[in-house]
Amino acid sequence: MKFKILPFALALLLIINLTELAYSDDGYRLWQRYELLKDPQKLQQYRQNISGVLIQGTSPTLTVTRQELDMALSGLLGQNVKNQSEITANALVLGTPENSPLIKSLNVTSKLAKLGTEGYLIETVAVKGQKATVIAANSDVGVLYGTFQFIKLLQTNQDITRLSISSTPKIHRRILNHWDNLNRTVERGYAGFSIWDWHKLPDYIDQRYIDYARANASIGINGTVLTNVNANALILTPAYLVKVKALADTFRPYGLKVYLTARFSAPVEIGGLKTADPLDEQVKAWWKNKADEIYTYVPDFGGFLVKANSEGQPGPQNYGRNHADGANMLADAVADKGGIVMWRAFVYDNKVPDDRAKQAFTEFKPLDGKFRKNVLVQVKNGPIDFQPREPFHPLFGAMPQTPLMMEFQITQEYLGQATNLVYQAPLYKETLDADTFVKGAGSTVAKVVDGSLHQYNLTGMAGVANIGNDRNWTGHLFGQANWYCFGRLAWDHTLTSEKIADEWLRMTFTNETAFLNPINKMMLQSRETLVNYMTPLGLHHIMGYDHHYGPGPWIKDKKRADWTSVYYHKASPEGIGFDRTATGSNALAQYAPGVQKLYGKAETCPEPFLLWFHHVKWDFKVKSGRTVWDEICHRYYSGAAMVGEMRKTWDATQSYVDAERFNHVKMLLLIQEKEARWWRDACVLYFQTFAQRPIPAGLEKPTHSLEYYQKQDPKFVPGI
Ligand code: BDP
Repeated sequence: MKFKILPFALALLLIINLTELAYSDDGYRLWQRYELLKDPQKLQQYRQNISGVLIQGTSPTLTVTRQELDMALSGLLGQNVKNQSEITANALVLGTPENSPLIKSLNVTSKLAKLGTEGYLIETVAVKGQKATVIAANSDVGVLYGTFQFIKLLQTNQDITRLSISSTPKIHRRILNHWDNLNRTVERGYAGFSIWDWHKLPDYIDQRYIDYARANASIGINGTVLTNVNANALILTPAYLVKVKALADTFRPYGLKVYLTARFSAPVEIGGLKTADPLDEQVKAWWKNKADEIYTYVPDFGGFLVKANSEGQPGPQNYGRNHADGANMLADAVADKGGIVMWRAFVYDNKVPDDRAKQAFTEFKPLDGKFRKNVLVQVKNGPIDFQPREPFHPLFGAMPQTPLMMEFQITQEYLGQATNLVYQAPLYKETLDADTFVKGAGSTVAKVVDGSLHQYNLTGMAGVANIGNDRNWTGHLFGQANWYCFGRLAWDHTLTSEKIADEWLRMTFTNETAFLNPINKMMLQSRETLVNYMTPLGLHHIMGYDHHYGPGPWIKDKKRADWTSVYYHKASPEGIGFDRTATGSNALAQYAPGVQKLYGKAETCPEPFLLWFHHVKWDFKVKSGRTVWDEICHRYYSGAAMVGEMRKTWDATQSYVDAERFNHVKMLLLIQEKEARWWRDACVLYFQTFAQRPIPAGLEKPTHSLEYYQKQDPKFVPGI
């Protein structure tokens, strides 16, 4: 027998080993991996302090809360934690005062009163003489949010023996915008096709939908616009509404509301009317009926997102009406059911204006105060279009009587798409922390958006999703960090980029500081690095035409001047940059005097925005003492060099990351380095044709000629 057992045991060991080796992580589990914790002391502490789970209440939300806890605790602690109905020492007690007599009996009511419907508290307390950890909220979804926070404490190695945490979101509507088409292509989506499988809906509920809702709930995202802003009216027909209902039913327990994009011409396209004029009685009635119909499918339908009179989309101006007329008509249709309208301010005239950056302000500012109470005007972070760096949009602060919703782009349309590692929290924070000066210093964009500056009744933040059907959801594994940080900042914009990256890294990879420190630093620098190799010193909109991939500073002579690059950089033998001061387009005048003062003079303008606001001579001296030409060169070169450093940093982490994810990032960083050099060489050679000056000594020569770069014509770039 002995002889037989030995080879058997050896074979078994070998199999186990091989499985371990072959075991790989494709990134599907996002930051919710729930693997056995490695730190033995913490593990012991957690096991001791979580003896059982006591949830009183049976709503769908509390049911998924229990499921999530079961999954998380069994994974992280490596043992099943029993669900119990009686209090015992070290129990985890969850609920609301309404559904849990135990929570009601605790002295937390006054604390809860301050937390609103979605906030939560987590406290170590005595319950009937027993030490317990309580997760309490005013609503079931608040309990779910608190539970995810508690799970995060474990995932990130925090002490849980004496907890006293409370949190409440600073912004009401925290919404993902999917630019997903009904044929499953995704506009500016770089992670495969749409996750919504319209063909198989409503009968087939992909596990992804549930995991998507879990991920969103874990970061507090409470809404999702399922469809592209370049809308298709078919989504509003019964054949699709039944599918929308299936998704809404799946998301509801997770506190995730569904919204749809409304094509303004839908009354004509699917309603058989002759007009979509928002002041026409028949049109109003059509939308009211349509809204009522949607609510029969989705009783908690969130409302509409609308792109109108922009880039060829129909809108009220087609009928001589304005944006408020259009928005109010739709707002009236959903008002009685509690719906809202998010009306986008991303508009620019068909007649190319002197400066596209001014258009939205010009159209919307006069309409301040003219919108219904349930309308939010959704404004992109900057006045052009999600560039690697833009100043904040001048509408922020300029519409005190109209709630303005922030629109960030999570998908990396202009940030190297899905091949570049760019952590966007610093970009979002830069906009949120920018000072509008409208009510004196300290009137930050964040205070406009969270409603505290102008006492908005409704507040919101939207993020254009980077999610697709790739196994890892976002194409680039580090794209997950952008989904994550968007949700975290929408909940609490005071969090630092570093803290958010730390959370995400710990949950996604490991709690080892030897991994965390260098990779966190790399993430924090990644956006500035990209700005340097793409658009340093305030340059913008110089990417490849249409697909927006790769450099294209030479783009000119297109259908519209403001779709070209030369319109934006204005390089000439004399100098470079867009004069947006009084001697130029005067877009600067759209900002408050404090901002005008800050950016008004080239000599004192903060360098990140120098060429955004000013046209300067090639020999203009910047802070480093270099001429602007030399500085541009240095920035392009240092940006590209930094990607080389990123590669080294990543390579040094091999022992902390499983092979599949390690190689995934490694290969993408190699692509990123090639692309950074491509940007560098193409832009430096192109601008040199105007500057007529040598590339500064010590910087290597570009690999190819300018003609070579101009001939690059990438085909089938994803996302268009
Ligand atoms: C631009 C995109 C375009 C979008 C548009 C928008 O290039 O595909 O439709 O914004 O936001 O960034 O509506």
